[in-house]
Parts: sequence; C-alpha cells; structure tokens
Amino acid sequence: MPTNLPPEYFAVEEKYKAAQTPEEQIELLEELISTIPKHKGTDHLRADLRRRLSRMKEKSQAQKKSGKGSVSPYIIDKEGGGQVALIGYANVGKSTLVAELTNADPEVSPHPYTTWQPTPGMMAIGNVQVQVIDTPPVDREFVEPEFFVMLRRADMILLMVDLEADALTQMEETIKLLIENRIVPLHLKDKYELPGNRYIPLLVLGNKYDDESTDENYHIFCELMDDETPCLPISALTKRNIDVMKQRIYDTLGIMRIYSKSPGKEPDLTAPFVIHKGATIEDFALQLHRDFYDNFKSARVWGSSDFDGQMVSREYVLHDEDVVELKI
Ligand SMILES: Nc1nc2c(ncn2[C@@H]2O[C@H](COP(=O)(O)OP(=O)(O)OP(=O)(O)O)[C@@H](O)[C@H]2O)c(=O)[nH]1
Ligand SMILES: [Mg+2]
Repeated sequence: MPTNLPPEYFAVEEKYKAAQTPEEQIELLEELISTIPKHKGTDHLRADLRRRLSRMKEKSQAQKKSGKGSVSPYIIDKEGGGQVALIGYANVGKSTLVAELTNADPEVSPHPYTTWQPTPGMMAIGNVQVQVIDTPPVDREFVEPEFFVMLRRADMILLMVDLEADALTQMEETIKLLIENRIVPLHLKDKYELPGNRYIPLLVLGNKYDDESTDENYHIFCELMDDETPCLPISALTKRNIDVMKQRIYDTLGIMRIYSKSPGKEPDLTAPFVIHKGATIEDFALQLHRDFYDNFKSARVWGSSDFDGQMVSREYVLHDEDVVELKI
C-alpha cells in the first residue's frame, strides 16, 4: 500500500467498505480510484482497483441482463461520416491523439490505465467530420465484454501500438483477442471466415514516431511484422504523418462528399452530405428527405467527368465532390 495517499482516499475507502448494494460499491470504487494521485508508486494500486471495478461491473451487468439498467457508456450513437474506434495497450497514446485531433478532452497521463471509459470526439478530415472513440486500454484481465460490443458496431478500428515499447507483441496480442471475440480485421477475412464473425477494416498506428530519431523503431517493427497488415507510423505528439492518417481513414471508410444545390443558387461547399461510395442520385435524394426521393422530377450534376450541369437519371452513380441539383 503506497504511503502517500491523501486523506480523501481513506475517507472514501471507509464508505466503500460499508456500501450495501453493488451499485453503491461500483460508484464508490470509481470515486476511490479518482482520489489516488497518479505516480509510479500508485500504478499497482490503481490497476488492482480497476480490475476489481471491472469484475464488479461485469457481475452486475450479468445480473441486469434481463433488460433494465442504465445505458452503457459503450453504446455510442454514430455521428458524422463514420465511427472509428481507437484501441491499444495502456499508455500508447490513444487519449493524446483524441485530445489533439477532436473536440473531446480525454485525460492524458504518463502513467498507464488512465482511461477507463470510452469517449467519442469529432475529427475533421477536410470538410467531413468523423467520430473517433478513445477507449480504455486493451488488457485481457479487465477488458469489459461491452468493449467488443462497441467494436462490432464501429466502421473501422485503429489499433495503436507504441513504437518505443514491444509494438509487435501489442499488435499480435490485440488482434488475437479481437479474433477470439469474433471481430476479424478485414485483411484476415479469408483466414477466419465463420458465420457470426464481424469483419472490420483495421489500421495499425505505430505511435511515438516523433521525428527522424525514431525512424529506426519503425523499421525494426516493419521487419518483424507481416506484409498484409495495414500499418502507418504517426506521432500524436508532433503530428507527424497525421494528414496521411486522416486520408487513410477517409479512404477506408468508403465515403464521399456530395454538395446539394438549389436551382439558381450556389452550392454550400463547406457542408457536404456524406454518403457511401457507389451511391446513386436516388440514394442521395433519400438521404436529403423522403419527399425528394418520392417527388423529384429531374437531377443535374456538376463536377465529375467534366459534368457541367448535365441532366442525369435516378440511377446515375455519383462521385466524390459532385454537386447535385434536384428539381421537384
Ligand atoms: N514521445 C511521444 N509520447 C507520446 C506520444 N503520444 C502520447 N505520448 C505520451 O504517452 C503517454 C501516454 O499517453 P496517453 O494518451 O495517456 O495514453 P493512452 O493510450 O490513452 O493510455 P491509457 O489511457 O492508459 O490506455 C503520455 O505521457 C503522452 O504524453 C507521441 O506521439 N510521442
Ligand atoms: Mg487514455
């Protein structure tokens, strides 16, 4: 037991010991963890308590399975052009990336096991907003079952590894854990094809690739890993390669931007509609409004293939950044 715990710790600990219901215990245990100062001497204590907390939550969830209960923080409504879950071992830099690139403000700390609830934030890729979820560390011992429920719903997984640590083990162990939970990275689909599996695009991010002095770490990682796994070195801290990362995410999500135009007016190029690649005029009309879908008489397109206001059919397949005018 570290000796430098603050008095609040002991006060909350007393209450925790006296708690009567599992809900009360969970709440007080969360409070207890928040009273512990973060430094090397408390890493073990915090990890132990988190483990206990996650077991208690798991138990209480199993009891509540009949239906009722509070809404899980792992059920996150999708927003924007896609939902991307950022996962990885403790301390690799997940929260740093989310704090730097989105409107969310998760806690960052040099000590492991800082994040213990998922936090979504919106990240701009050009004029498209994409949702990125910061998540608690992947750790076999206390990952919550709902973590995998969240991942199944996501459109893409970013698996962050720490190039300054054992990045290969981090990557292999995490992928193993995903597959055990029937979440298969898309590039491994042929190897693990089974009914009930969820196949999802995955990009490995080798973080802490701050400057040239860290290049060697990435070269070593690349030599050890296979050629199939999509991978990109980045630095959440110095933002090295962040634009490349954004482009990779955009391409992987399989989305495109379509601008809507009213007859006789200019389109608003700052506010695209985001739609899946391969979408037709009809799909776009449906996304705008059911009334458009039911009633539009003609459509004109500017943009792709030098189109300059040509009339197109309902089945016309749109391209990224097309401008569309629907006439009712
Ligand atoms: N050098 C370097 N340090 C980084 C980088 N990204 C994050 N860090 C540092 O790594 C430590 C951990 O960062 P966090 O963002 O809290 O890591 P995390 O993955 O969210 O950790 P958990 O919440 O414990 O899972 C902090 O000290 C960060 O400043 C990076 O790109 N380069
Ligand atoms: Mg974190």
